[in-house]
Amino acid sequence: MIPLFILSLLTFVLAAATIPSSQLEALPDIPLSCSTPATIPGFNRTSLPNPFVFNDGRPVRTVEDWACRRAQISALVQGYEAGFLPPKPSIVQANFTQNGTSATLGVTAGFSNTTISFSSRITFPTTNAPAGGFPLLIAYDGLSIPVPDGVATLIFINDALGQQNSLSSRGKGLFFDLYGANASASSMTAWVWGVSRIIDALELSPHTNINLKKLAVTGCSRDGKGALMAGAFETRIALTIPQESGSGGDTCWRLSKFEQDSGDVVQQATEIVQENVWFSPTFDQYVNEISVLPYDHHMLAAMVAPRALISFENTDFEWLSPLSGFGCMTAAHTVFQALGIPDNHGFVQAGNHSHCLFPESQNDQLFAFFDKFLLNQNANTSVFTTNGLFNGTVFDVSQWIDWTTPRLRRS
Ligand code: MCU
Repeated sequence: MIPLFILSLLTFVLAAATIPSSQLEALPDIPLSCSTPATIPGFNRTSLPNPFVFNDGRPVRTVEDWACRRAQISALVQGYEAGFLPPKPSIVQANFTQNGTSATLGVTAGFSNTTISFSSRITFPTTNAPAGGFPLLIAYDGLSIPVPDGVATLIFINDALGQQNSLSSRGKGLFFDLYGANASASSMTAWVWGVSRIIDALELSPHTNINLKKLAVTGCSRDGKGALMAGAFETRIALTIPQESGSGGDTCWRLSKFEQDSGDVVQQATEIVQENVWFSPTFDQYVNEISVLPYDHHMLAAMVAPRALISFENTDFEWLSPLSGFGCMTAAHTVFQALGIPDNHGFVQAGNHSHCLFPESQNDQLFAFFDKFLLNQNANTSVFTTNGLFNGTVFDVSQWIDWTTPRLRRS
């Protein structure tokens, strides 16, 4: 007869192995043996890099492997294009004051010799808070998507952390006052850091009535690029909603180059580094040879997994690189599939609306993501659509995606 404790251990192990991965909420810790170099000299690949092989070519087979692979991608994105994202500094203080449905969250962060301070306005729903508090949507520089009832909003003045007027904004903003004007971080990286400090400050403020397990982030256009970065790097964010982020957002550098080479006028890496400071100065040396990047933005987006991501794109604007958005998110989707959570990743690409003007016809698709990931409701988030208007250029999957999608299980 099998002793009871072995039987219960066996049951536990079997149960753990058969837990549906749709319940995968967080990745396991990164093993100490996981090596995360910032660059891979000699890498060269025209098609999209395979998310399911480690830097050294070994296959990614398990959820634990993916935790390490994700850490490798994070280091590469910082090493090539984002610059260094500093960890939480030694000082983070919060000052939360509320008056009715309106509140202000002050953040002071830094070191004993220098600190910086910034504040954000929070608006609460008029309804009673659910157990655990209200979900909160962090919106870069104002709201450009509809927000369902019951969700609080915080307007993040991202430009205060890192300016984004033109190349003259390099090294300007509160983040750079703290880390130096020569910090390798781009403005988008400065914003990620700011979002993380906002979340730290919320954690330090026990009476906010905000549910820190139900945080979302959004932004449009340049701020959509930023929102995707925040969702990729900040794992305390449950739902990431980039809107019309275009090149440098939910598009891939390689695909935007292909689109441009096919005759469309899209924004590609060579242009973007001349336009603004969204990327680290380090990126300048790679924009003319995109194939040396050992990652592309399908892997940046995949850093969000297993958390939820839905991105919206607009085919009316060639500049946004529509084929690239579709192809890149198709590639990112394979990671969500591999983790058994394809419905945690949505993509909606349409036209007939102005830039950053969210069409009402997409409300259901957006609200399904709010319902499921922020409001604890059942909703169908199997949403992956495009109108396919790529100006005559065709996205040929076999040309860009040469991997088969594994099924990653817990080891
Ligand atoms: C789509 O986001 C950007 C785009 O990358 C820039 O080239 C353009 O100048 O501005 C867009 C934007 O932020 O519009 C509000």
